[in-house]
Amino acid sequence: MTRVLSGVQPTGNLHLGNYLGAIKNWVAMQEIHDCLYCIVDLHAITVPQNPGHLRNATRETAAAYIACGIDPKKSAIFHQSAVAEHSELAWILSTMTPLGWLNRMTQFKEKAGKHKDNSCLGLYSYPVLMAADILIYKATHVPVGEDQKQHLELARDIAGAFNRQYNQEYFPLPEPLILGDATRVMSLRDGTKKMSKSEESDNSRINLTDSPELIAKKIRKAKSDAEMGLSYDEKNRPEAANLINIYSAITGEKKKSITAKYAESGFAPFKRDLAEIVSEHLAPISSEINKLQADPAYLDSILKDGVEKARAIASANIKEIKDIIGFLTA
Ligand code: AQP
Repeated sequence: MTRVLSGVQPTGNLHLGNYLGAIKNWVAMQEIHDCLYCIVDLHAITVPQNPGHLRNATRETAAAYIACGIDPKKSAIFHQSAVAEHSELAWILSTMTPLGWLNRMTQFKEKAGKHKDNSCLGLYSYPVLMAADILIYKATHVPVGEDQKQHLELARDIAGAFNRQYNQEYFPLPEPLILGDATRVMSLRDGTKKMSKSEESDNSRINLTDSPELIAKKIRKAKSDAEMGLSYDEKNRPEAANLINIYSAITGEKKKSITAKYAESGFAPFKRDLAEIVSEHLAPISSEINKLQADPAYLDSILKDGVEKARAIASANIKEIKDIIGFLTA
C-alpha cells in the first residue's frame, strides 16, 4: 500500500508557492494513494504565534486544502497537535539523530538568522518532528516544494537509523515527490529568495485570497530587469524565470512556447497576461476559502473526522514501535 503525507504550517498568508509547490500536487494523489494532509501547528509554534491567529490560521488552512480540491471524504485533513503520537515519536527519533545531521540543515540557518533572538530548540529539532510526522504513518511518498528536499532526505536517514538500530525494515524510506513547473516559487521582490508567508512585505507574495486587483498590482510591480523581451535564464534573469515558471505551472504551457510568445515584447504585456491567468485560476479557490471560513463549525467537524482517521493509524503504529524498542505495553 502507498501512503502520502504532507502538510503546511498554519502561519497565515497561504501563497502561490504553497499552492504550486505543494497543495496543487496533492489533489491527483487522492485517486491513487491513501492520503493524509496535516496542518502542522506544532511546527508553527517554533516561532511565537498569537493564540487567536493560530486558531484562525488552522481553520483557514483547512479551508484552503478543501478549496484547492482536497476531498475530506477521500483524504484525512487534520491538525498535528491533536495526534499526540507525532510528538511521542519525535522524542524517540531524536535519540537516534546525530547533531551533525541537524547542523547541516539550511532552513534552520536561514530561520535562526531571520529570528535570531527568538530561535529555540524546537526550531533546531524541527526536522526530527517532520520525520516523525511522516514515519508515524509509515508514509511512502511525501509531496513537497524544493525547499523541503533536505528535510526529506534527513527523514529517510532517520528512518534508516531506526531500522538499523533495531535490525528490521520497520519504516519504509519515504520518497520525496517534487512535482510541477514551480517547485520553488520565488519572491516577487527578489528572484533569489523563496516566496514565504513570513516575509514582511506582502508585495513579495500572491496570497490565495488576494483580489484580482491586488494580484494585478503585485504582478505589475514585481521586480523585473532591463533586458528587452522575455527569455528563460534562471541564473542571470531570476525574476523573469520565476514569472515564467508561474505562468507555465498554471497554464501547463511549455516555457519555450511562453518565451517565444513574448520574445519581442517587454515585460508589460507578459505581466498583464500573467496577472489575468493567476487571477482567473485563484478566483474560485479564493471565494471557496472565504465561504468555508464563514462556517467554522463545519471546518471543525472536518478536522475532527481527520483526527480520528489519523489517530487510528498513529496509535496502532506507536504500539508496534514501543514494542520494538522494548517499552512495556501495559
Ligand atoms: N516558495 C515556495 N515554492 C514552492 N513550494 C513552497 N512551499 C513553501 N514555500 C514554497 C511548500 O509549501 C509546503 C508548506 O510549507 P510550510 O507551511 O511548511 O512552510 P515553509 O516551507 O516554511 O513556507 P513559508 O511560506 O516559508 O512559511 P513560513 O514563512 O511560515 O516559514 C511545503 O511543501 C513547502 O515545500
